[in-house]
Amino acid sequence: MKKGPFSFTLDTANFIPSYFDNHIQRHLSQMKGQYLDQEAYQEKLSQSDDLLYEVYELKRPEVAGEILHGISIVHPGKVGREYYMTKGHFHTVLDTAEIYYTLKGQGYMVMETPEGDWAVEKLKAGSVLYVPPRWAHRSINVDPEEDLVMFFAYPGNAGHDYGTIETQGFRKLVLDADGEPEIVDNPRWNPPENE
Ligand code: PAN
Ligand code: ZN
Repeated sequence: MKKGPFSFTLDTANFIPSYFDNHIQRHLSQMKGQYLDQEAYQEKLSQSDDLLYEVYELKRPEVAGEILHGISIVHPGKVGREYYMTKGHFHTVLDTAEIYYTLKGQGYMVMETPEGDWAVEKLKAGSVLYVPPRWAHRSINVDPEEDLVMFFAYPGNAGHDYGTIETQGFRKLVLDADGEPEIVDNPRWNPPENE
């Protein structure tokens, strides 16, 4: 982790930062139970444990005044009719927001709140997305060939709650319907018991 002011550059070809503290790689095997078509998931996994997405993190102390930031890259591909996507999460400190600036590619951010609101926003090169406090978020790459590359920034104390989405899923899915992305209700959405 850097001390004091610092800067880095993003090369314009692949946007990998010239400096980073952490490089996270998530493979198909780490998305167990997250895809709608479980049979297609098992079938694909039996062939190869594909790399679905990567995150280059600039680490910061985990306190409210800091801003964690980095680059996320979702590779192109599908499991059944569902596009490659991130796990998705709520922030542990629910009242923390996030900003995503799309640098390359095409996709969607699927979002929802514990209160039942949902939203799906388009991501394309040049678009800036504000994810307000309380909104869980998952990014999805709908381009058949290109990476979805985004710069993100959020408060240092936010933390990640993956468990809620792992057990209940998102209310909405984005599926490939004959070459066009379609937003559908998640038939496997598993609401919390008190709803
Ligand atoms: C991003 C995400 C990144 C990977 O930095 O962490 O896109 O997605 P998952 O964390 O859901 O695997 C972010 O939203 N941080 O809070
Ligand atoms: Zn986040």
